[in-house]
Amino acid sequence: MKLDEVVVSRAIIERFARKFSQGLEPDVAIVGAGPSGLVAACYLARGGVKVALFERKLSIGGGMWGGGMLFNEVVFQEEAKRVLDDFSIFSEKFQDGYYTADAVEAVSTLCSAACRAGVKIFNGVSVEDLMVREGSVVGLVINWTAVEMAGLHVDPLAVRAKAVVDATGHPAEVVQVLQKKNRVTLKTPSGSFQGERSLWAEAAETSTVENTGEIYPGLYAAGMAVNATLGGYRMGPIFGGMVFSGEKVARMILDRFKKTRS
Ligand code: 48F
Repeated sequence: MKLDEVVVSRAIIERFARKFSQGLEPDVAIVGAGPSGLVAACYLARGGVKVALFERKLSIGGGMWGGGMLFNEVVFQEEAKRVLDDFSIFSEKFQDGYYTADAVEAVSTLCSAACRAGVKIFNGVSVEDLMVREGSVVGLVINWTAVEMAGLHVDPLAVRAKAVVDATGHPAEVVQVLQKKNRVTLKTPSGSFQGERSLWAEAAETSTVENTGEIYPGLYAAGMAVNATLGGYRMGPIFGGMVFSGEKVARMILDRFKKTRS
């Protein structure tokens, strides 16, 4: 077969345009493809809803690739093995209560599970703002990360969704932009963004999962974004809380959709 470079280009443009167009009105838009965002995306898509996942970087997986201090192994509590097994991520017992997984295998397996469940993943895309209507978050404002990095004066595009998940990790960027631009009251003790506290793994793991949920109508927080928003502790390279948070936010959104349908 004779190769035509323009056909190659056209194939990319047309296929991407189809995918992008499908991603413009998902049921759920997730910001950030770290462990919590990926797990949430997988369970939501498996639950039959349309999911678009936006990730600023080229690589998917957030803070999981580097394990702890670039030692690319990650640690999970025994209870999280159920979720790892659900995605066929290989894990190995270290001692009672502690399991390890190869960071590369864990991330790549989660990525593959998300794609195969039907999640539309858009990497190299940054979420810079939200759409808010009558006291509810109803969508995202997105642009290419390359545009952001170059500081180009280029207007963004918009995505409409029934629910938005902030899974941006430590900076909780979506929550912060909501507060900064709209001066809203969040479902936190002070009504505003609290900021993350220093390392305390056990307390942080518990509070991440407990506080995962809707922090403003239409906007949910999962993963480290939860602790940053509610003033919880950081937990370092232990990932059980991240996967449980992703699982919990997916369940909450699926339940809400079920209720509004019935
Ligand atoms: O940081 P990240 O892995 O978030 P997470 O799911 O997991 C936290 C752990 O990795 C670790 C930890 C616990 O074990 O403390 O840090 O809560 O992934 C967040 C992803 O969001 C992307 C960012 O590039 C990263 O991959 N991100 C952040 N802001 C934006 C964004 C944005 N505005 N638009 C798009 N993506």
